[in-house]
Amino acid sequence: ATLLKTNKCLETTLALLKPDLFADHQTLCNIEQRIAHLFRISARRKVIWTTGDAQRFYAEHQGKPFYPRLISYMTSGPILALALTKHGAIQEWREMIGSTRPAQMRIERPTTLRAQFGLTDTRNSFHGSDSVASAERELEFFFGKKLPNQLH
Ligand code: RTP
Ligand code: MG
Repeated sequence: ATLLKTNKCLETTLALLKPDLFADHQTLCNIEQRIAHLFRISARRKVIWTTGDAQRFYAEHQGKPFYPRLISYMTSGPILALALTKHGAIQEWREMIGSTRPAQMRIERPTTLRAQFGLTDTRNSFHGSDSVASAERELEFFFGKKLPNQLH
């Protein structure tokens, strides 16, 4: 027998439930329950971003055509930040939300969260860290000091 359950690393990723989801409280609760069934929620925080917060978080996109509408979207209402911990959490969360464009996901991967809830390419309802380095930066952005289970 072996104690090794998986060869994936124990990771914590940053999930964001973006402002459009706050239009319907029940939908937001249902989504969070769905997430909690598959990941340990190590930290959670509801925030309302200033323009400066959004500009800092999305600094890598400055100058892109969608940047102004991304900043106005992300400051249009509350955001729910969740730290999700699991073996292979970064990849699994990205697979669960699907890729950026909801209309494309409704054709290619209809069970993904962006397919089910996303509105447009910008108003796509979810964020997931894209790498270990991004997860570390983004978790620090919302939660400050490193979380206990963030053992990279
Ligand atoms: P990835 O993990 O591959 O970086 O994908 P992502 O969904 O984070 O998308 P990214 O390209 O990093 O863009 C960040 C957010 O900006 C908005 N966006 N709008 N063409 C558009 O209108 C457009 N492209 C991107 C989305 O909110 C996206 O999640
Ligand atoms: Mg990205």
